[in-house]
Amino acid sequence: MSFNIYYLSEQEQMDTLTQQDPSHQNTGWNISSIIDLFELPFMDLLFQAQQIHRANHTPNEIQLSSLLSIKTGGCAEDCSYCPQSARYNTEVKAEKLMPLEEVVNAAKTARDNGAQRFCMGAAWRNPKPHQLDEIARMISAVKGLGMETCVTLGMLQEGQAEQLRDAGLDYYNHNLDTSPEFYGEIITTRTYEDRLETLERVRNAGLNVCCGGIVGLGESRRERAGLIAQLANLSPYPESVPVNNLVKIKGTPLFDNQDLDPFEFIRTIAVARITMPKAYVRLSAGREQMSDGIQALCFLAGANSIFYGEKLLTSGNPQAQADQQLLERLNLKATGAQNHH
Ligand code: SAM
Ligand code: DTB
Ligand code: SF4
Repeated sequence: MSFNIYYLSEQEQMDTLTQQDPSHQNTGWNISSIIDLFELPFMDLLFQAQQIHRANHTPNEIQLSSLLSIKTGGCAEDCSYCPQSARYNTEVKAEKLMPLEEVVNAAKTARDNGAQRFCMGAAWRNPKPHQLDEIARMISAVKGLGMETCVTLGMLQEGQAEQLRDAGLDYYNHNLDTSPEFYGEIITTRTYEDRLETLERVRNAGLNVCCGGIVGLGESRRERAGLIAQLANLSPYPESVPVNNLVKIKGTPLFDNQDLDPFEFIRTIAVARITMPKAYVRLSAGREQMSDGIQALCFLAGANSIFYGEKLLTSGNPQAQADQQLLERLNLKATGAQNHH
């Protein structure tokens, strides 16, 4: 049995940009070759994605990350999908930063349920210095439990990524969300360039980059391809790529959006896998609204990570037990698990 590696076309090779990192090379994908992938017959696309997956990852393994909202609601930004923006009248109420002890207890529970990584999210435009000091204490405490750590706090200023790294941070999550062309339809209070600047700070501090986006915002296929092109052409591309399916929350401007065809969501996962072979591609928000069959196809398309635990930040996620059963039914194992459920 042999698996074929997908080689770049001559055109793509000519277009290849810098190749800085031997494991996460910038592969110089252009938008039209990414659209070509989207347009492949579904089975051909999934076959190719699964081949690339197997050439780069242990098959049948899924990485488990648990999320906790440590500072909920009241956010100054206007991201039109988000229930935490102060501008929209949603059921989410603004809260203060969670006390350290509560955070540590939640992390312990997540660890005991089998999560490998603990991701803490704050509804901030950017963290202030005194807030970052408190976050640094949380990171050190969670790291001390033997878990990998991730935070998502909005934009970072000079030196802040280094402070987080020194506290024991493994990953910083900051999404590009959509293509540069469509971005202005979704968020007006911070620019695409602002996001790239934060990502650069995170990368330069030596942290792992967790960066992905959302589909189902009303973007076109070309714009989905534009998001993937942006991500794949970060040099090096992110270690972790969350692909979120819009969770439609009452009170947000996108509440009445039409649902994306689930097969188009799966295609997006497959294209992320092919263009960023070594990244962990995370089947992220929107899993609660997906059938087991669709999730299994996402795994076949190369998703090898999920958010695990009954809550995302403010909205629901499948019960941990239901996910354990799903993994078991598909003979999937949790990455890094000591003893499997
Ligand atoms: N406030 C920080 C920021 O935006 O940089 C961090 C937290 S923010 C909630 C993290 C990501 O969650 C967003 O970039 C977006 O991709 C995702 N997200 C938020 N609301 C969502 C929704 N309703 N459906 C799907 N994904 C969502
Ligand atoms: C990411 O890409 N998705 C997560 C995490 N990073 C922080 C957040 C999903 C949020 C879904 C809506 C909510 O629960 O508020
Ligand atoms: Fe604020 Fe983040 Fe929500 Fe945007 S996505 S409104 S920045 S919490």
